[in-house]
Amino acid sequence: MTIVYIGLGSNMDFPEQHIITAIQSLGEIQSTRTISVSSLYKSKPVGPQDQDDYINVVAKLETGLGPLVLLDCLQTIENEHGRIRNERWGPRTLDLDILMFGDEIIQNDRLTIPHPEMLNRSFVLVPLAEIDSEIVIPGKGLVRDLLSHLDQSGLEIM
Ligand code: A4P
Ligand code: MG
Repeated sequence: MTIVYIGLGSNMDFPEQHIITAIQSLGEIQSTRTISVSSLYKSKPVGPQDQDDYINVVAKLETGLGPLVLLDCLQTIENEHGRIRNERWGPRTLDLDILMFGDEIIQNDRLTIPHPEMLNRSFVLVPLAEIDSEIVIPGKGLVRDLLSHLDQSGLEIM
């Protein structure tokens, strides 16, 4: 079994609702169970500004699946939420990113883990630290230390 952290984000069509049903769907993935889920956080969009605020959450899971099978399951859940892939960093009904997969560093055409943008994003590191402030991001360091360099203003706990 492997401990994995998933970042959830939504900024369209009642985002809280997408996040809450997505958390339920994560718990229904084969060979996988939910260990903990952060609070919901609201923030301004990173990237194009002509889109609504985001709701973000981090979930900690334990899985017997490999990373690519887990990614397939996450993309199925995204599709069930009517996700249409278009503009990079554009609005989305549901985005599910694998932030960390155990202590693995993965780089292939479908996956980059740890997620490359997570270090720059308080809406990822703050909920991650809420779940586990002692966690080490493989190759990067302690989440608590990484967070101390980040601007956390504008992030609102719900
Ligand atoms: N992929 C590679 N690595 C991973 C990984 N670790 N986890 C590949 C999941 N997928 C990964 O994803 C495109 C491809 O990335 C997938 O097919 C998978 O093989 P996508 O979600 O369709 O595409 P995207 O929207 O271009 O990229 P991404 O990385 O999901 O977007 P971001 O970087 O997450 O940005 N502002 C706020 N406040 N909160 C947000 O949540 N999110 C975004 C989206 C922009 N601004 C935001 C937020
Ligand atoms: Mg994504």
